[in-house]
Amino acid sequence: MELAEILKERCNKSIKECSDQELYFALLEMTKKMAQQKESNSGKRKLYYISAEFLIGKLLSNNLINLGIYEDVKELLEKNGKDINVIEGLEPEPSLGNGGLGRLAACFLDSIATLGLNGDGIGLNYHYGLFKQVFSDHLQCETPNPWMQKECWLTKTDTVYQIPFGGFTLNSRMYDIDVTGYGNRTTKLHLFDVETVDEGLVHDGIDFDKEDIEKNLTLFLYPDDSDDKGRLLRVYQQYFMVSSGARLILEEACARGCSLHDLYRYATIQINDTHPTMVIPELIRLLMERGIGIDEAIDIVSKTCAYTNHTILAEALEKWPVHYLEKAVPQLMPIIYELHNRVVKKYRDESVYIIDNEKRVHMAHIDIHYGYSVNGVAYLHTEILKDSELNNFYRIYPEKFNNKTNGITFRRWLLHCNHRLSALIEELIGPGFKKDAAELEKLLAYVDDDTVLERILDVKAACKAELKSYLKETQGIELDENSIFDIQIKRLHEYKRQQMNALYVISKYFEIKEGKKPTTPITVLFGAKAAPAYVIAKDIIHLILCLQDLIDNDPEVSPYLKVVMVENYNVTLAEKLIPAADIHEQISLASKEASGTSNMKFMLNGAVALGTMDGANVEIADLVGKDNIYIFGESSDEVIRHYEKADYISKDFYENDPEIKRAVDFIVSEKLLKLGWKENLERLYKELLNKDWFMTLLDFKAYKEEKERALKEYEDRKAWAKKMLINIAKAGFFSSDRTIAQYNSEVWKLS
Ligand code: 26W
Repeated sequence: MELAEILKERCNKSIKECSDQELYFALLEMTKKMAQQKESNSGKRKLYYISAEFLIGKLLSNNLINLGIYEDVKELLEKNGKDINVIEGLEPEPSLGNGGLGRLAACFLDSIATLGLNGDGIGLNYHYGLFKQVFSDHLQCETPNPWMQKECWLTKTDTVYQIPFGGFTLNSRMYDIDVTGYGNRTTKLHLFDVETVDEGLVHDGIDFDKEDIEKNLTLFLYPDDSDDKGRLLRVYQQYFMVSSGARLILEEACARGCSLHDLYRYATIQINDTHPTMVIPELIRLLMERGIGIDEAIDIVSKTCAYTNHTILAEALEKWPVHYLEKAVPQLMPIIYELHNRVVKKYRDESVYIIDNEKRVHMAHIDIHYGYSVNGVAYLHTEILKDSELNNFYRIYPEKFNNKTNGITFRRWLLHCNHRLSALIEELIGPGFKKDAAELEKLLAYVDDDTVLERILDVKAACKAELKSYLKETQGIELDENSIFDIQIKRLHEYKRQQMNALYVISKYFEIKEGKKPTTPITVLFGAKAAPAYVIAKDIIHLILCLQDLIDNDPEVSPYLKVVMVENYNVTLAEKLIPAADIHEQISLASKEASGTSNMKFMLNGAVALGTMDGANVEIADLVGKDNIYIFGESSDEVIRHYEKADYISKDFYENDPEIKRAVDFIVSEKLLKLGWKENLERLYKELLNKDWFMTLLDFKAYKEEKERALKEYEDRKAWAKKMLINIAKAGFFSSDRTIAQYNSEVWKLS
């Protein structure tokens, strides 16, 4: 259907006469209809990717690109005096995820659709995505982040299930989002919602009655889990998601002629971290309800489910108290006890038990014992799982463990977010890289071509200028486009060490004050949300915002150094920031970042990494070689040893190094205390001095030295452009098409 026709029907106006809002809704209708007309992927065995998060981001441009009509639509709008970017600006972003894990799930759906695999996503239809971040008084405040409009990407279906909980039952309705692949195929994201949800429950920011499950179950992504009520609500959410999903899976399998005894030949379920783990006991329960004996039910489900681990941080590995499950989902407990007892009978090592002696259910242990595959998300991460974190399991089930290094969809993270670079690449090596990312290597032929190197620098300069005007317009931030853009964007967490970057800023501030000015000015950009109950993470944001204020108002320093923390970092902002980066910070404490995926996005957009040998950085370093990446810091082995021996004492580093001491002390200096809150700054200062669990001070000197080296080498523009080109050329490995093809050939075996 033509846009003009849709407009005529909707409001009887021409493109020229329509408002941008009217055009947005018409484009939405057109795109949805086109997607629905495309052929859906099919086959006997079907993959279900179950995830509590799908951080899909805005969909209009992405879908137009994948449908192959982006350029035509853009031109048509232009001819009528309209700008597609402005129109897409009106689309609310569905922030249905926290960060990497959720964005990965969205990239995977794009690749599943593109590769023509028979697979759908299953998740929850949160009415409010991750909170909207607002800065006030140099502090993060959280406000609701609605995204659903009367007309949006969701399509209401007739599928409704009754989900039983302890003492009551809720109706679950399925909504679908069509996921367009690049080319001709589509797949679906099924999002389940309670019919009785009530948005009126929200008051004072993001507070709401956490006990009114009937009305609140799908209100928020990850409600605050700092108290029992919040944690219990998560259990309700998780069960609602997996019980709805399990019913859908059984229904679809039966419709394809499956006899339930061989469910695993018709379905495979990828459990994205432990949030959907209850799908295992729930499927066993549903099979038993349908007349299958427990032994066989366990066997069938164990051949159907596979588990991906995304973290080694102990606090993120879910352990639900038995009494939560007994209250929320009592029907699952007999099954969970049975699964536990079978493990107890077989193994003497208590560390692999499902229920520990504090009566907590270890969700990951269910997945590992009763799933057929366990994977980590980068080479190093999988090695650490096998060698230490999950070693006791690896010794029992070596054949279950495998690695699937993460990937990103190049459609969104190059074609959509960086039209200039994408066009230049196409001009140089043809369009083949869009389908086969490995073709990017053809760019290496231009590594000594001065004209090409110049043009790569021009593209970067244009992206920097674009970011400058975007941030000016949307957040009132002034950037110097001639400065070096050094960017760190990710969830705020101590292990990611945004605080180390902040300490660098402080020490640079001192240097400039002392007259040591950088040759090219530096802009250090941050984007990060802190979990509402994570006190120290919020203090780190506070410190960064205070530094931003201090430096902005210091004419001696501001021409050379600028700190910017963008407000409400999300997918939309990432799409603007990543193409504009010169240097990207991947500075987690080695061993702690499972993979990272922004590192891949930056690389693809011609930025050079400053990072530790952690997560996928290890594979990036391997691919680009040591001249094209800046690596520093202690290795994962060394760090793991520090934890084992408990021999890291941050105070020693503070006391023995005057530069470190000066930077840390500045957090509670008069200058900062004038701008910020004493309580927050002192708490952070004490944390760094007395605890520093993620060893910021251990790596600080090496970090500073390597960063200085990167800044210096930036000055040789031609040599830098070469590094950019090599990073782009070597990024092909990180296409999620490659990752998904590997999941399929080694785990799912769909065709
Ligand atoms: C217990 C609740 C909970 C929920 C979500 C804890 C932690 C999370 C994170 C948001 C999980 C996450 O995003 N992990 C990230 O997953 C990415 C995709 O595999 C990896 O690239 C990142 O390294 C990892 O931190």
